[in-house]
This record gives sequence, C-alpha cells and structure tokens, in this order.
Amino acid sequence: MRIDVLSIFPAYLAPLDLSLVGKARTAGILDLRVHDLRDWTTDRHRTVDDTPFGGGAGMVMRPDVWGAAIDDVLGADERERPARLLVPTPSGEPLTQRTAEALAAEQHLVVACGRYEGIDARVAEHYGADERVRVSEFSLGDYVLNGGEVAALVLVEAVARLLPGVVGNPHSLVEESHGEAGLLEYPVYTKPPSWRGHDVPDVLLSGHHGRVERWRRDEALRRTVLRRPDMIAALDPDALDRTDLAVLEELGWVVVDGALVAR
Ligand code: JFB
Repeated sequence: MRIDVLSIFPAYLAPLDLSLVGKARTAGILDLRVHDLRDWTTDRHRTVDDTPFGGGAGMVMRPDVWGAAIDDVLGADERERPARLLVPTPSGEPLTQRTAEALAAEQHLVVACGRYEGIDARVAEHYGADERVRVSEFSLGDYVLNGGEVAALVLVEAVARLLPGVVGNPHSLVEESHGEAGLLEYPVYTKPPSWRGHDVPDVLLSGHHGRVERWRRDEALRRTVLRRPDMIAALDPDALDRTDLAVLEELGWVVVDGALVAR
C-alpha cells in the first residue's frame, strides 16, 4: 500500500519511522511518503493560508496550494482503482475500526493535514467530483486539536497494522476491542501472580480453559456495560448466549422487542 501525507509540519510524522509502522515500511509492505505542503507554494513567503471570506477569526488554507500538491501525489493510473483522499477535520465522520479495515484494502491513501481553521471547502468539493479519488472527511472524536497531523498518525497506525504481514499473529487482531464481538477487551495479567497485594484472579491460574473463557467473556461484558453502554445497546441479542444475557440482566440490561435496553 502507498500512503502520501501532506502537511506543513512533516516533522510531526516522524514517529511513523518507529515500531510496527517503521517495520512495515522497511519490509516493503508500506510505501509511506510524507511531504511538506510548502513545496507547492510559488511565492517568496511560501504562503499556505489567507483570511476567511465572510470574516471571522483565524486563517484558512488556500485551495490552490492544496490542489497543486494533491494533483502531484495522485498517479496517472488512479482511474483504474481510485485513491482515497482523507481529510482530518473536527466536523468529519468518526474514524472507526470499520473505516480502518476498509482503508487497509485500498491501494493508495492521501492524507491532507490542515492547520489554522482548516482547508478551503472547495478542495473536498473539487476532488469529490474527480474520478481519480474518493474523498472522506473524518474526525478522531469530539475534542479540538490544532491540526490534522495527530489524526494522520492515528489513521496510518490503525491501517498499517491491518496490512498482511505487519502484526505477527493475525488471531490477536480478531479478539481485540472493536473487533467482531462488539465488546471491549477483558483485562489481562502476567507474572508475578501476586504484586503489591493484588492477586491475579484464581480462575486464570486454574488451567481450566472453559472457565477462563467464560470469566473473560463476563469481564468483557461488565466493562462494556460500565464504560460503553452505547456498545451494549448496539449488540444483537441473537448473537449472545444464555449466560451473556444472565450477566447483562444482573448489570441492568434486558432484551425488549429484540434490542438490549437499560432497565
Ligand atoms: C483536524 C484541525 C481546527 C477548525 C479547525 C485542521 N477530532 C479532531 N479534533 N480536531 C481535529 C480533529 C480530527 N481529525 C482537527 C484537522 C484540523 C482540527 N484544525 C484546527 C480547530 C477547530 N475548528 C485544523
């Protein structure tokens, strides 16, 4: 997979040389190119922003600079298999594991990291009508950042770890939070069995695989009820066993008209 990241702070993307993403790059699984947007400016001051039409605070990034940069990183062959233009913005659709999975199946991603008050809206509009690319404006969550670079880091890491050959054991991908189960992960423990008076739950030392599995499932349900009731409400009750439903009932969740609701 090829990923181009465009930013006025390319140094912000330096962590992508490290760890799993760095390994994917050296292994040739990921061709990641980070570019300085100012390379596409044409004036002496390398200007990327200007004042907003209609007035208001702050500055807006100019569409002409972005257009020149995006045109250059898009290949001539993109009509066959459109590239994906990903634009982090606080007003975008939430980035989810499902998004990351879909993007991991693509050939070419372009991430346009804005700063200031964001990128002139005509850039997304223009490339939205361009056959070579599909545009997605996405958000990391409901809090305000200063620019798109952190979102680009998050996106690249979330996608790169799904590429075949990047994460050692593909089984570890299916069991994790936001995987197929629709639950948060169960708590994990390692040695020593007793640490500062805190003991590893006996069941995990019992060697009884069936009981371990059931305990983990109960803990996952418990955590999800406490931390992410929205995920409980989204569960399909038909995908739950009788013990799941009993645990949920104890935690105040019952099935009404085929859906889970808090009592
Ligand atoms: C992303 C950004 C800004 C307008 C602009 C570019 N979850 C998120 N919060 N904030 C961002 C984000 C994501 N993804 C984000 C790109 C840009 C913020 N800004 C600053 C702040 C408020 N309104 C510029």
